[in-house]
Amino acid sequence: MRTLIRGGTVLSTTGGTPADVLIEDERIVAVTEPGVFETAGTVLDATGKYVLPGGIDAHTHMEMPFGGTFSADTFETGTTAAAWGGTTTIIDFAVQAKGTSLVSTLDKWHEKADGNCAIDYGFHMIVSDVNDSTLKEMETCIGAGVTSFKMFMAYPGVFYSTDGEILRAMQKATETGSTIMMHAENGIAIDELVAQSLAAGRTDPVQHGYTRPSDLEGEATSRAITLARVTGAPLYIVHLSAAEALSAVAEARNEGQNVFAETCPQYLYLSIEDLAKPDFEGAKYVASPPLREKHHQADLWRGLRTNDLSVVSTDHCPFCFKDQKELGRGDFSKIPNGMPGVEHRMDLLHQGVVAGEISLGRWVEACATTPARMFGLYPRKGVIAPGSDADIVIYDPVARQTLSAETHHMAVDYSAYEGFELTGKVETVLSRGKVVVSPGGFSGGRGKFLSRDLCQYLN
Ligand code: DUC
Ligand code: ZN
Ligand code: ZN
Ligand code: ZN
Repeated sequence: MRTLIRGGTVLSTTGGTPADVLIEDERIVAVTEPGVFETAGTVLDATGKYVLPGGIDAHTHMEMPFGGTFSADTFETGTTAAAWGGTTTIIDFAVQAKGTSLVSTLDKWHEKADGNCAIDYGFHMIVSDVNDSTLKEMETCIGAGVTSFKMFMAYPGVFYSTDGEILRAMQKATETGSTIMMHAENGIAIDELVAQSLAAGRTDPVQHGYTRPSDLEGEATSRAITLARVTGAPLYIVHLSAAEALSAVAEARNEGQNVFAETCPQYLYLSIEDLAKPDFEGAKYVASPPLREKHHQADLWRGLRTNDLSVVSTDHCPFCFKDQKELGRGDFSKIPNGMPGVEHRMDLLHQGVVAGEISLGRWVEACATTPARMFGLYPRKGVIAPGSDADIVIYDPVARQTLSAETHHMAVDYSAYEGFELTGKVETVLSRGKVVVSPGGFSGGRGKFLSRDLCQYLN
């Protein structure tokens, strides 16, 4: 089956060019000057639109167990919402519970996801129990296409690893060429601040922010970078939210260390003022690291321009306001940590283009091309070029939309961006050559598991 996308502006990391894209079955076969091919089985008119590589959200949590509940999107609902927003690949996190093996964890996550995803997907592995057999199993994971391992300096007693455990996992990462992803917050100090806050009767959602100061993200980020330098491991800092952490990353990169970082739309657009909303409303914005004071936002945009922040992911981890966030009424530490966002990453970052914060090329790079290379999917994903999968978004750069829980497709009862007015909107989305979203609606996907290579950026 042949599909021709005609008349649009094809985007890459260097900006846009008028071009037509010819697709045969699941792959792109040609990118030509406009008008070279007249017809095909299906012709999609992209006049006045951008034609860009499908987004890659390298950080999502579908059906994730947390504090006795599960994030509200299943792989089916979450990947469908992602597709609506122009994301054609997610990389989700399999979560090792202490006392269980990585291999059984991976099996469990395949059971949840396989056959249920609207778009293609891969996994990272969360390592929460470092021991001889887990370290050995990291090799098995890599062989199974899971080439990145997340660890936590936060959440003592749950996911937390000591510096010694991190060091050992990093040594294994160095040996295998795999990547350590780090949740960098000083959890030991934070837990003390949380206990003090609760003991003093300060229980509202905003205390989540006050007890996790940005300095403790900066400190943990520096410590993770030091451990990575000592061991030689590639390091990727997840959900970076604070100027202090960004400085540490910039310094390490300046010295040539294999250190990379992502930020998320919530840190670019929302702030601790949202966490401070009255009537428990702030619970909607509880995620870790917490939303910061507004002044961090300008630093994060600058980091996106300088490539000290090279990826934008969502950390999509939705919990319903009514029946899940409620678990923490009267004790902010029991509010499930996470926010919805997988559907609106491309749109929210496009606002950065509209506002002159980043270029069109940077938009594509941070949302698609770099995550593909960072996580071993390039050039199959992340680029519009002959031979690549036909994961393509036709995007209307001038259409207007207002974000709302009433119209979004995520299985969660609120939007963190309720009422945000945006310029730009997804029109059509192809996943491996199949139209999954069009002006006619969602037409079903057939997402496949992606076995990933190692990071493609290492010095
Ligand atoms: N970290 C994440 O990356 N996601 C959800 C919760 C957390 O702490
Ligand atoms: Zn985290
Ligand atoms: Zn996360
Ligand atoms: Zn619910």
